[in-house]
Amino acid sequence: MFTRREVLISGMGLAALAGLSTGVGGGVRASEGRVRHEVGSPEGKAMLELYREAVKLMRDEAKFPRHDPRSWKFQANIHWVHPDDDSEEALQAIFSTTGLSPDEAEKVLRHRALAIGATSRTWSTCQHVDAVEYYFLGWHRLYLWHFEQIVSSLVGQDFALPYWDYGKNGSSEHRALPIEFRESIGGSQAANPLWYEHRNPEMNKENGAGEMDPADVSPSAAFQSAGLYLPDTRKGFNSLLNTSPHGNVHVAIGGPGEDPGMGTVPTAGRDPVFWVHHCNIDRLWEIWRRSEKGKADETTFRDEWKGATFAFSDPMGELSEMEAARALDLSSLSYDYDDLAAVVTPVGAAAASGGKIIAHLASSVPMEIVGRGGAASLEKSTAIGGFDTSQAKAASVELEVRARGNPGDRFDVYLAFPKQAQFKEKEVRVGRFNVFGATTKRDPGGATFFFSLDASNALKDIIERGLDGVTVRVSPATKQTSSPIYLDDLKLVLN
Ligand SMILES: [Cu+2]
Repeated sequence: MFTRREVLISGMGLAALAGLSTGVGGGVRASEGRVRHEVGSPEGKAMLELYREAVKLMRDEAKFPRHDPRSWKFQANIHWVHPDDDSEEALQAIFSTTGLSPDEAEKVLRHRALAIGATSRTWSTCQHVDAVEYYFLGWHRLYLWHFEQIVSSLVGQDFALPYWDYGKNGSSEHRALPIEFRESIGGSQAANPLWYEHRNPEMNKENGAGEMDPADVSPSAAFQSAGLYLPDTRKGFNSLLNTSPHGNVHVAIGGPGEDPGMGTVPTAGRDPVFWVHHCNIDRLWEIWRRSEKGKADETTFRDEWKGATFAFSDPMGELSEMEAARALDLSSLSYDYDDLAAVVTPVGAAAASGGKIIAHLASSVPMEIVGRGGAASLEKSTAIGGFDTSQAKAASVELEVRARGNPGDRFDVYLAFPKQAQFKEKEVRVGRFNVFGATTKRDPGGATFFFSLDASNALKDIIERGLDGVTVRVSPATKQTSSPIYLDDLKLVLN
């Protein structure tokens, strides 16, 4: 689709554009049939080069001052306001009108209204707030779309966001950050607009970079779901995809310290990799929507869902309001994906609701997991007495987890077995969860998360071993955790 020559020409166009003192004009370019490609494909790589130039431009505060809705940090603040900008003092600096002409001052105040106005607010609207995150997928789709329009306008030609398919072929190379986001330019990573300082240092190396775990990137639990939203919300596609791969990938890329970049909601939008990650989440949703289950369940929530309206910025930096309903009609948004092949999930895995609770590990005293200077873990043993496991077809571990801050890691749940000479495996990993979003839910007692992890494989082991008791172990996945999580409830459920 793109020849090398076309890419070079677009680069020249940008150089000319960079000479302009204000904005870009021209409004939205025709966007019929824009196709989003995978980052490693020739088309995706060509788009990454356009993206790189756009990020550089949006970060240039001489061309796009902080009050401009097209500036990099304003766009990130739409997702959630960064802690650096979350004070009256910061707002006064960003939207200062001192020394401006009346026209300029009027524009700055319009931009302020677009950021935090009572009826046109765009900042901190990413919908990672309530327990269900009802508009998680819909809001991010519209956010991405507006961002894509802005980039398209900035680069002066049609631009389609590329997506990072970290699950591609199940191969490890795709689980490393795409090289464009960590390569040096002229000998310096910092000179690369797609590089970002606040990442997990292992993932951010130019050579020999770390890879995410298959458990971080797996959408299989989500695709086994019976519906987008279910009465038990933790089992709906929306929530399951939010956990994996969405939140796991965020936390895996996030860095240490006060500003973990991708690791928390208020800091995530400043990392350029945010957009290609969310583009993949959007693609996975579209695969679901076109599946038989997806088509069937959309009729059940559609009317109630589509009434909401969200505010964004258009390519001119003006208010653009859009109804959620638009997110359910890709043709109205004029884009598509190059690959929407069905996601294949393991056969016979748990998708059922209900079931018999055979082990309930809730304690009246919350079980706290925090690791400092090493991986701390929590173990709880439980008996399976009184239940004929041989009758069970599926199993799940269901958790209620609370967090007040950012623990800086994902957590793995294992079922561990008593030592038996004939079995090599001492434990089976049931799944992985994260509390990405803990810092935005802002409940005084801590944000609550619900998880349901498929334990059918572990169940097979229990049956084969003829066990009448197991130990559940919860442990930080890789890094040191810096803030505790509390396990308020943990159940082993058989279906
Ligand atoms: Cu996200």
